[in-house]
Amino acid sequence: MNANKRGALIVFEGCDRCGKTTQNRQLFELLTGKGVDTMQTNFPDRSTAIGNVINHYLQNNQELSDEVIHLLFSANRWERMNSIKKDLLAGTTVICDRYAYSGVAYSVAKGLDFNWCWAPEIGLLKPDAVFYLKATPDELTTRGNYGEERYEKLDFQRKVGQIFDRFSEKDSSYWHTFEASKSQQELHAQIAIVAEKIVMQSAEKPLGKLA
Ligand code: 2DT
Repeated sequence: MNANKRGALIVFEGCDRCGKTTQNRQLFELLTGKGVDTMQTNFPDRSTAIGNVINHYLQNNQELSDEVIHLLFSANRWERMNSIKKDLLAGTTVICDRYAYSGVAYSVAKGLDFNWCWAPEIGLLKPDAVFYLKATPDELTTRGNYGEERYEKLDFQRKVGQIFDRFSEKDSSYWHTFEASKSQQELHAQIAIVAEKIVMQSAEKPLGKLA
């Protein structure tokens, strides 16, 4: 821990099965190996009471209106904010699998209004970088166990991808797009270069909030 230097908040986003989880783990291992104090987290965080409801919903065991589940996903981030902030300020870099952008992308793909969806995310910690693993959903259906969870339908994933594209254009100052169809190693190498830069640059910057 270093009293003056904070950790970076790095988020991975992308459609289902784009390889986020693998890249998240590989980045964690790389940074840890280089002596950067790093932790991994993910949203939804299914370990909380709200996360438990979300988990039932995702496994098709519980029906909830699109609005209700949207707000629960957002609340699930809010309930983690204080502890993530504490870790960042203590100098720990946090690598996060999905964030507010997934929240908006999946709900807008269901037909909800973009601005309505973004509203509850305002004020959450702003990531220092979003690593967007961009894929053609058609490629992803060939990956293992595709279709088991609620959202793994081709048309739906295409819509989700379009919203991520919209964010990557709008928030291009901190969104970094990577081609998910590249090999794991190639992707990792590209991500590592950007991540190391972000960790260094973020150390001196104040934490931001989503606006
Ligand atoms: P995982 O397969 O990554 O566990 O995600 N989702 C996620 C939303 O609809 N809103 C959100 O705010 C978040 C974080 C994306 C489970 C699914 O939940 C979706 C896929």
